[in-house]
Amino acid sequence: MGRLIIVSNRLPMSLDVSDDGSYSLRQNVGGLATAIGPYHKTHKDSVWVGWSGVDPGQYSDEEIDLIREQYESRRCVPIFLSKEEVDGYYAGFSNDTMWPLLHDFAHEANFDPETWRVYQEVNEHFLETLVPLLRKGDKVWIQDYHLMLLPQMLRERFPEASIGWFLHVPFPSPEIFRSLPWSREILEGILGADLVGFHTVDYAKNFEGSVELLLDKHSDDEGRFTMPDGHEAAVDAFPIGIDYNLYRRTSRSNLARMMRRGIEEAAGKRPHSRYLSSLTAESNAAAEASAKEGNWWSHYAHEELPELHLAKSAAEGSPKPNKVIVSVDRLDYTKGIPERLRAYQRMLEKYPEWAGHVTYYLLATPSRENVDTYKRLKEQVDQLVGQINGKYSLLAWSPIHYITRSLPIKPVCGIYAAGDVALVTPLRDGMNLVAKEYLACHDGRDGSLVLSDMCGAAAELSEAFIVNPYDTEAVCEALHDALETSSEESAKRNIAMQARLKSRTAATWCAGFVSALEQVADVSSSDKRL
Ligand code: ADQ
Repeated sequence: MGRLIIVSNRLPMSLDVSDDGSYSLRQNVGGLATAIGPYHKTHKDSVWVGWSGVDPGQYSDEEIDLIREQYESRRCVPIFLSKEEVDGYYAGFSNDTMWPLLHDFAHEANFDPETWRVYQEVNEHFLETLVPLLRKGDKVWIQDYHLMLLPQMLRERFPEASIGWFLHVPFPSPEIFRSLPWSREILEGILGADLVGFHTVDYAKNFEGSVELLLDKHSDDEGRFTMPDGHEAAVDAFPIGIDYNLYRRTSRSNLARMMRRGIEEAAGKRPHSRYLSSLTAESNAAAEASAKEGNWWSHYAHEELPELHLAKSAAEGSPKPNKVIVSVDRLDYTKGIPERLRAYQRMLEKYPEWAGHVTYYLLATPSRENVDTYKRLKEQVDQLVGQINGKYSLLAWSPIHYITRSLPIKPVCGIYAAGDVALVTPLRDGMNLVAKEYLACHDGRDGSLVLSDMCGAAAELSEAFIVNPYDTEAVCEALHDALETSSEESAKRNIAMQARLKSRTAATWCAGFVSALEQVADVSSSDKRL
C-alpha cells in the first residue's frame, strides 16, 4: 500500500509567530481540515502539500527554513507564494473567477487572462513541489477548484500515477460552465485524474455534460472517460459528512453550555438577566407612575410606545414562547444572507405577534475582504441588519444579534445548541456543513432546520423544512412553521436525519474516496504505479 499525498490550496495548519519570535503551528478549522485532518494524523506515512499562507518576502532564508522545518515535523510540505502569485491565483482566478462561476454566479465572474496566467503558473509550482516527493505506489489526492490543472500536469510527468481530485463546491450546468474562456483547458486538467469526485450525483452529471459538450467525449455505462493517453477517468459522487461525535460532544462542553445559557437569557427564554428585568421594571414603573400623576406624556407612554407594553407582557408571560433563530456562515454572497434577512423581516411584518419573542443570532464572519464583491456584500448586510433592528426594535428587545467575529468551535456549538431554529439558506452550496453540525448539536433534543434546496445537504436532509432561498414568502412561511413546530414533531424529524449523519461521517467520506481511488486506479491499469 502506497502513501496518501494530500494536496490542497491551504495546509491544515497555520503559522503563529509569538512575541519572542518563535514559531508554532495552529490547527485550522473548517470543513477540509476537519474532514481529512484525522486521516492525516492517524496514517503516519501520509503527507500534506499546500500553501503555507506565509509571504516569503517578509522572512529571511533562514527563517523560511525554520518555518519549513516546523511544517515538516507534522508531515506537511509548505508551498511559499509571493504576493503577486496570491493576488493572481488565489484572490484572482480562484476566488474571483472560479468561485462565482461554479456557484452559478457567472455575472460576478471576472475573466482576466492575467490571473489565468498566474493560476497556470501556480499549478505548475505545486507540480514542481510534488515531483521530488512522489514514490512508487503513492496515491495523490488533489482538492478543489484551486488546483484543477494539476491532475493532468501530474499525469504528463507520471503516466502511471494514481490521482484523485475532489471538488468541494458545486459544478454548474454545461451552459454556465462554457462561458469560461478556458473551460476546455480546465476540463482536460481535471480529467488527468483516475477518479473525479463531487458531493452529489447532480454535480457529477453537470461535469459529464460539460465534457460531452465541450470536449465531445462520452462516458461509458460506469461513468468513465477514456483519455487519449489511454488512462480512464471515473466520475462519482461522495457526499462529505461531519465528525458527528465531535459536534455532539462539544455542544455539551462547559463553554458551549454557558454560551447557550447566555443566549437563552438574553432572548428571554430563561429568567431575564438583572439588566433586562430592571430595565423592564423601570420602564413599566415609570409609565404607571406618570399615569397616576396624570403627566402629559403618560398617554403617549402607554398608547404610543408599544415597547413599554411589550416589555411588561414579556415579564408577565405572553401568548408566544420566546424563541431563538441561529445561523453561522462565512460572509459570502453564495450563502444568501441578504435574502434570508428579507425573509425574516417579512415574517416580523406578517406575524407581528413574534415581535419581542424571537431573536435571530446571525454569526457572519467576513472573508475574502480583498475582493470587491465581498466588501459590497458586507456593506449590504450591515445596512439590512441596521434597517431591520431600527424598524422593529423595542425598548428591551432587538430582532437581530449580529456577530461578525470568527468564533472557535465551542462557542459556535453553543450558538447551534441555543437555536430553536437554524436558518441555513445558501443560494448555492456544494454541501453545507453548518446544517449537519446544527443537527449533531441537537442530538437527543428538538430544534428545527430550515434548509435551502440549493445545497448538497438538502439531498440527505429531506426531513428539514426545505425551501427555495430566493422565495422570500416561502422562507418566511417555513420559518414561521419551524418556530411553531412542537418539540415532539421536530425531535421526530431530527432522529431520521441524525441517524444518517452518524453513519456517514467525515471519516467514512475520506476512507470511501481513498478506497474508490485504489479500486479505479487498479482497474484503469493492472500495474499502474509510479
Ligand atoms: P464552506 O463554504 O466554508 O466550505 P461550509 O460547508 O458551511 O462552507 O463549512 C464551513 C465551516 O466553517 C463549518 O465547519 C462551520 O462551522 C465553520 N464556520 C462557518 N462560518 C463560521 C463562523 N462565522 N465562525 C466560525 N466558524 C464558522 C466548502 C464548500 C461547502 C462544503 C465544504 C466541505 O463551500 O459547500 O460543504 O467546503 O466540502
